[in-house]
Amino acid sequence: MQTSDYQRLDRAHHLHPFTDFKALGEEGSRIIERGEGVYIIDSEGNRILDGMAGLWCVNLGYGREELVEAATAQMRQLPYYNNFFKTTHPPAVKLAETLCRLAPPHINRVFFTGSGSEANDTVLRMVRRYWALKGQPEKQWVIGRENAYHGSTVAGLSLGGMAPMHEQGGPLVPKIAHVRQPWWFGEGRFGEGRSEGQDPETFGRECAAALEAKILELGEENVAAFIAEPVQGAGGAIIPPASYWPAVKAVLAKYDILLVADEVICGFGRLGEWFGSVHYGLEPDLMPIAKGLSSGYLPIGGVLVGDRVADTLIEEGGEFFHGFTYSGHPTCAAVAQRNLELMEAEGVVERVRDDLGPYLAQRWQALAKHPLVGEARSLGLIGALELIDPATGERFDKALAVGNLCRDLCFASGLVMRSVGDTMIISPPLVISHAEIDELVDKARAALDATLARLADTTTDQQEETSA
Ligand code: PXG
Repeated sequence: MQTSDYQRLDRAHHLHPFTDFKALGEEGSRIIERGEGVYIIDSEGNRILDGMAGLWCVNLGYGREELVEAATAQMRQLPYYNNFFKTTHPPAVKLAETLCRLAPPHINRVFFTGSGSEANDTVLRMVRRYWALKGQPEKQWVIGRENAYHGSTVAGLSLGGMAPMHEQGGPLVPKIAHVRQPWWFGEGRFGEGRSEGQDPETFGRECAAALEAKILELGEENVAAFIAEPVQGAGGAIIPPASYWPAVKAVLAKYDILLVADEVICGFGRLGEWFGSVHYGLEPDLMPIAKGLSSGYLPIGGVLVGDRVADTLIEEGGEFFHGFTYSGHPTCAAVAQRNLELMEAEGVVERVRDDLGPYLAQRWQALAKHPLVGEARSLGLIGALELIDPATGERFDKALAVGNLCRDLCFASGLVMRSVGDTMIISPPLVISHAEIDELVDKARAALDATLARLADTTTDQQEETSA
């Protein structure tokens, strides 16, 4: 089949996630056929550096035979069995042990799911159940953050704070509130109506104060948990100011509210530690995980459960009426286990912390001098560029969709870099080399140049139209 055949059939039968079906049908999708290391190859033979590791998940890169072999061996042995009705199987047992060994010391239990969204559904049920068992059933409110992404199931969508999603999925799950995100560039520096012109650390403390205000508004006796990513991924690689997490931790401790650190993106080395929570010294009660757990080779997720919640669920809970057909799926678990073994054996996490993260940071910072870039930030192997209008130093008119233009030009020049509004983001495989980081940064710079040139053309065209 040719590219056009795939596109025709895709248009006829396939509804894509997070997609304007009609617009994509008119445009035609890009067909990705193969992957090798940090590259994907499309049906036209273009070799594209995957600066997003698939969808924040292919941490060991493409084409790892060891993972293929782990899947094949397990499928021959026992492709599927469940963990219901007092049964289990070796892959689930081993993976649970490995995860709890890698997790911080107070975390010793895991509940498996098939995805990050299911993990967050599990979280919601667990925190409410926990407080009910503790004799405080009124503690039901969960506070999340604006612009956060926690999944696409109804609970994931409700815990998340993406306004366009909320407009489509309602009514949402009751008793979930949202507070502002610690996005200094977007909301501290430029204000968007709030706290304009603050320095990052004051802004970080103000975001934590907003959480405290929300707790008091809802009544501390009614608030079960706060959910947040250590670094917000899909929201735009939002690395909070240093003041943010210590202040948030203090607020949660003051009112005895559980912390859920969504590690779906930050977990498994992205920030240079096994978990993003470790980087920030958080001690979360629950950590939803997915994506990098299997390097995306097979779908698997879970919730790492701290002793405080686990002990209560175990000692006082009786049966927990919750679970999925694919909770701890043996083939997925075997691949995840092998993935974690390879990461340990190859020192992937330490390499991100000590070598690749600092190297990317240094190369990435050079892009801050580009006229289109208002801020370049990175931590470990996650990074963002904030685009600004060089003429004014302010944000572009949203209607210009400059971020999307830059993303399309990136793709055309052989790099996957995502746009979230006018924030460009990268999250490459954790096995990327220095030379490949150089290539990524060079291609990003070329795309910024091309974006600038395209904007200049548009402005000239408009001026000519006006004068004609
Ligand atoms: N939590 C976080 C922090 C995520 O990033 C999920 C939960 C849900 O995981 P599943 O496995 O159910 O997709 C995610 C997923 C994007 C994008 O556009 C990000 C995700 C998913 C789809 C698109 O950046 N993250």
